[in-house]
Amino acid sequence: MHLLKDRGFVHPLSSEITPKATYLNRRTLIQGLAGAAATAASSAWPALAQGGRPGKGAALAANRSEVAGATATDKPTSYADITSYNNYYEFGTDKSDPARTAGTLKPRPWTVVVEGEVKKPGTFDLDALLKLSPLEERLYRLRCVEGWSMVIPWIGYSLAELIKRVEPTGNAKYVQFVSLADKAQMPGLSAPVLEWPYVEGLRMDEAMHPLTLLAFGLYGEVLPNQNGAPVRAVVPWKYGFKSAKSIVKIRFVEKQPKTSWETAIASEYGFYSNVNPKVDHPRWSQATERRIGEDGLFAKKRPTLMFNGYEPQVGQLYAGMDLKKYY
Ligand SMILES: Nc1nc2c(c(=O)[nH]1)N[C@H]1C(S)=C(S)[C@@H](COP(=O)(O)O)O[C@H]1N2
Ligand SMILES: [Mo]
Repeated sequence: MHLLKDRGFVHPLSSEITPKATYLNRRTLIQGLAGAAATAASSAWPALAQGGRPGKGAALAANRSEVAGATATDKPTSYADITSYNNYYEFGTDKSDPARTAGTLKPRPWTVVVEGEVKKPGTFDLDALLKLSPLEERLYRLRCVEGWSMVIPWIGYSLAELIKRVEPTGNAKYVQFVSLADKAQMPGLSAPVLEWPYVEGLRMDEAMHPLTLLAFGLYGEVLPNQNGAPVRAVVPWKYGFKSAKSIVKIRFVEKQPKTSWETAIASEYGFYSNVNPKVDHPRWSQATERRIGEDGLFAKKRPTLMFNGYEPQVGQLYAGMDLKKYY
């Protein structure tokens, strides 16, 4: 694994990512019975129409979203892959760590503090958040900065619904997300991998965009711990690390907020981090991607799409911006 001394851990080079076969072997050791049922669930969309549920989580009912761009036509990645190949460094830096170690996360009771430049700050209980707006099922592509992608049937609603409720002031120019940082629940926090808590941020118009999702579930169930239970952001046109997991605080601020990855290594991870095949990561190309689940011996790499394929919906947000400078 590639490590930069004194700066902690950085995303591995694409060539260093554990090959699928290796992690599959590791995974079968830990996965047990869930596997067979889970694989079957990937064959159809939406998951809810199938009757059965792939995992062991509580059911979360939702209607298919009507937001433009919210229903990708790609084949959904299997539940087994989505829940066993994760980046959640609070639970370890190996892709297989979170599924194995995130059982210690307690997603209930849970509250999210909303503060800063809003007229109606407050503390939202998880159940209050779940009732704030009708839940929708959305099929989004997720493109990790490391060069792989998945297609995930999320359940949630536009973050804009919550934002409108708390009435941002004229000074609210950015939103910062703060993830849980509790050593008692998160074994990875004892490693100086990133500065904890994990923080991320969006410009206000990005946060208000209807595609920006506050997610509570996937595949018809509440979020598994390893995917960021009980509530996370999903920003489908940005690299996966912008989508903060297990959010405990949402802060509205005037200045561009700190993000954990920028703090760790600003030359590689910018604030915007829009998926862009023409702007390479300093250590590798971003022109293509490996779709998890397709990586057999003859599987072709897929071309990465501008804004992860969401350009018709979000391109206008960046009109006139130099995307090489604001990477
Ligand atoms: N708090 C927190 N959020 C996080 C991460 C993390 O390490 N900690 N990893 C990010 C990265 S790099 C990716 S690709 C996605 C992965 O989400 P998934 O495991 O649900 O696919 O979560 C993002 N959110
Ligand atoms: Mo990622």
